[in-house]
Amino acid sequence: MILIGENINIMSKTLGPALRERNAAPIQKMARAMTEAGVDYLDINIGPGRRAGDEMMEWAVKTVQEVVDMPLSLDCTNPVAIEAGLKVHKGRALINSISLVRMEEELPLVTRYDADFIGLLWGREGMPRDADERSMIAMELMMAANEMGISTETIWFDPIATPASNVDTNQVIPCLEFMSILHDIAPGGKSAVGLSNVSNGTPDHLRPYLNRTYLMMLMKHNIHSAIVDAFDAELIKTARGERSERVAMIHRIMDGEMPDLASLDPEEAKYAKSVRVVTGEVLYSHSWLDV
Ligand code: THG
Repeated sequence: MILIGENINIMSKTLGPALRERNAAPIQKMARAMTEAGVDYLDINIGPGRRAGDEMMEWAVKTVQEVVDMPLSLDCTNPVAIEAGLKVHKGRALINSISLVRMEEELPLVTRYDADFIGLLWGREGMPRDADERSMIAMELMMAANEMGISTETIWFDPIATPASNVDTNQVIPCLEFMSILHDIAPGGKSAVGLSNVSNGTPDHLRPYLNRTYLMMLMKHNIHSAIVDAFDAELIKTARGERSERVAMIHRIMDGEMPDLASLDPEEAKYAKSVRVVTGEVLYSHSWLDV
């Protein structure tokens, strides 16, 4: 599995100002630490990048690749900023992301710079509501790319995870369902899922349980890549195959076999309890691990 570290982002309290002030030291220190933590790509998330996003992205790509030999995921909604990053990027970059909304401008960048891209399953009317809508969007995106000579292998489909704490809009089950049929819809297509999205709005010390549980659930459908907190060592071990018994337990729960919680190790019980919270089948509350 390919892990994309999410920590270099404009929303960060320390790195946001460093990106804006072009202060290289904190960014380079973070890039080194993430690389040592064992991720495969570094996401460079500069937000909407409306004002001088191109200058910021160019600077960030150069600054990071000056100290680490890593491919980058260029995360910005402004195609001008993405192109500025692609121009100076060394190796094969990942464009994060292209959706139906701006694909006419963005797909040409894929061929021009020989990049991979995350195909964000965001529809013309906003967030898709089920797996069928995700499939329709995926097919439209794939056909547009294929027509331009871009192979399906280049596309990393992102079903867009939603926060578990936002029970009204929970889309985890449709995302999992989409993942289970991706290979029929888009043979050779890859996948990318932002794990931290599911734990948005939950207490910091509990976020890893939701993120790791969601990762294990996605592993049932052989996810190709995940966007992760590079410093969640337990999550990285899980992705690298070191927690196979726990993963097998999560997959059994997904198949309807709930273990007797009282018989489980307390740590394992936390993951078992998190499955139905991630999906929204058990309503989220900050105390879900205590009940
Ligand atoms: N899919 C794709 N791209 C994405 C996402 C996705 N990019 C953005 C996001 N989701 C993934 N990146 C982050 C980055 C930070 C956080 C979550 C997801 C995060 N940060 C902490 C917070 O906000 O509390 C801490 C911020 C800090 O100080 O660093 O949660 O789904 N294709």
